[in-house]
Amino acid sequence: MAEQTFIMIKPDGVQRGLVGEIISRFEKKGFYLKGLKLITVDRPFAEKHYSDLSAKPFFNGLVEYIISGPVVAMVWEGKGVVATGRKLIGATNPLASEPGTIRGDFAIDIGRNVIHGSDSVESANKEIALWFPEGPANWQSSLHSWIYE
Ligand code: DGT
Repeated sequence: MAEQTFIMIKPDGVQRGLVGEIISRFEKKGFYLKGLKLITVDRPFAEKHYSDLSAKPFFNGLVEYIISGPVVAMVWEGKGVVATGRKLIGATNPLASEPGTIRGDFAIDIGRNVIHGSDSVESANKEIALWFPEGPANWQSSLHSWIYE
C-alpha cells in the first residue's frame, strides 16, 4: 500500500479558519485525502495520542489544548508523505519554521502551532489506527499519472 500519514489540524487551526488553507496545501502538492473528520476528543484519547510525551512538563497544557475544541483529523497518502508532510508543516517551534511552511506562515507559539503530522511511518500507522479505527477511505485519483511518472 502507498505511504500514508496522519495529519491533525489542532483546535486553534479550526478556530482561526485555517482548515481550507491547510487542506489546499496538501491537495495542491499532489497528496490524496484518504480520511477526514471533525472531532472533539476527550482527555484519555488525547493522552493516548501524546503518550510518548507524558513525562514532559508541558504534557498537561498540551492535552488541555488538544481537547479545547474540535480538531480536523485526516489521512493523507502519497510517495514520501510522512517526511514531506512534516516539511509542509514546518519546525515544531513556529518562530523557527521557515516562511512558506504552515507553521511558518500561520503560527507564533509552540503551544499553538496549528497542526500535527506523524513523525515516522511507524507512528503514522499507529496514529491512523487510533484515529480511524474504521480504516481510511479507499479511492484512487484519476489524476495519478499527471502527478507520478
Ligand atoms: P506534533 O506534530 O504536534 O506532534 O509536533 P512535533 O512532532 O513537531 O513535536 P513533538 O512531537 O516533539 O511535540 C508535540 C507537541 O508538543 C508540539 O506540537 C507542541 C508541544 N511541544 C513540544 N515541545 C514543547 C515545549 O517545549 N513546550 C511546549 N509548551 N509545548 C511543546
